[in-house]
Amino acid sequence: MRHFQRIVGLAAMGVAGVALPVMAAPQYWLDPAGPVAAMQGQLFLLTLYIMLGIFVTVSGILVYTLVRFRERAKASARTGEAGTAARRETAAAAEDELPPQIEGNHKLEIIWTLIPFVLLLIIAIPTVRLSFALAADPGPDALEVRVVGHQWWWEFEYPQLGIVTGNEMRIPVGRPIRLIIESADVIHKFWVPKLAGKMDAIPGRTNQMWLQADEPGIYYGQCAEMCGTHHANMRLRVVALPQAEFDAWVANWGRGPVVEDEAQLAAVERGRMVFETRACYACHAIEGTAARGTAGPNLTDIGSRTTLAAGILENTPENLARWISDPQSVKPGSLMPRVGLSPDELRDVVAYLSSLR
Ligand code: HEC
Ligand SMILES: [Cu+2]
Repeated sequence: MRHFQRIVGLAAMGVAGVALPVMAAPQYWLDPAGPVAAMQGQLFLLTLYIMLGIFVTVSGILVYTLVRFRERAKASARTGEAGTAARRETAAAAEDELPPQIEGNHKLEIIWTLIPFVLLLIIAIPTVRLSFALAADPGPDALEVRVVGHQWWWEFEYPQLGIVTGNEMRIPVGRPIRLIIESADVIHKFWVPKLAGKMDAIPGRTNQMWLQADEPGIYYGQCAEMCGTHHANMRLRVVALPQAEFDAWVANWGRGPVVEDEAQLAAVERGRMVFETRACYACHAIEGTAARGTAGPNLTDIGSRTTLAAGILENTPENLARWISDPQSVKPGSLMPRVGLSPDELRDVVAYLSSLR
């Protein structure tokens, strides 16, 4: 009995040890932050509860049957030789005496066909209804964002606003967002657990989904389909902003550098020259400059992003310098090569990119 209690205690601790951190984690999907994730979570819980009901009932009957109808031979075992013979007899008798046979019992057959049928119906109706609700267009009021998966970063394009950004998708709170999901290379999967379930990003194909955030905040997501070396480092953030802040971001996008003084302005101008003349411009675009590359993330608002290279580094000037001077040491195998810059060029280009906010 003591063993049993200990095992139960350890099991409970194990379950709590896993469940509590999972529930507190930023990607705990049963703590929805918008209507799509909420509807999906409710359907999941409905199915889970029905399944738990079946599990408890069936295993309850099984355990009851095992205990209630087990072979009782203890009494005879104590009486030695004679007991053994008696036990053999009991066993033989038990084999002969079959329990009541129920094969072909119409009433029972109908009952245990009907019960699963009704349970499946209870699951099927909301499943079909939700599938249609999720596939439906979120309406003319929706903001459209084209999501393109790249090895190993995310591109977000707002066709209605003429904006392109990377790895951080800014959205206004309380407004449905229609997502057009595509891939530039291999199959990726867009997933922001607190806002909505997963959706594949498949090359040569367009998938659609929608989501909405009810509260301002940062919602964490990541690629959910193995896509190569840095699949695990292909993170993203959805930044849900109050309408006014979102409008400010839209208005500021592409306005160019924000500087405090003349000295900074000079550094930023030099940095822009570096960006437009060294290899950077071939792969990155910055609105209002000669840089129009598309192999890497659009850097027009890089100074306002919170992370670098799909969530691998905090966006600070030190980390920006570290990334630009040697991306391969930060994210080995990443598709950004090392571009040899002098210390001055590096400092200026960091000043320039940091000012783009
Ligand atoms: C051959 C193409 C290529 C060149 C040249 C290149 N980059 Fe990149 N860059 C990329 C790619 C691809 C990524 C995304 C890497 C990842 O996250 O896996 C990237 C990422 C970045 C990021 C992080 C962007 C983000 O959204 O987090 C910055 C900043 C950056 N590059 C700056 C530069 C600068 C400055 C130069 C010139 C010195 C440069 N890059 C040259 C392809 C390139
Ligand atoms: Cu991936």
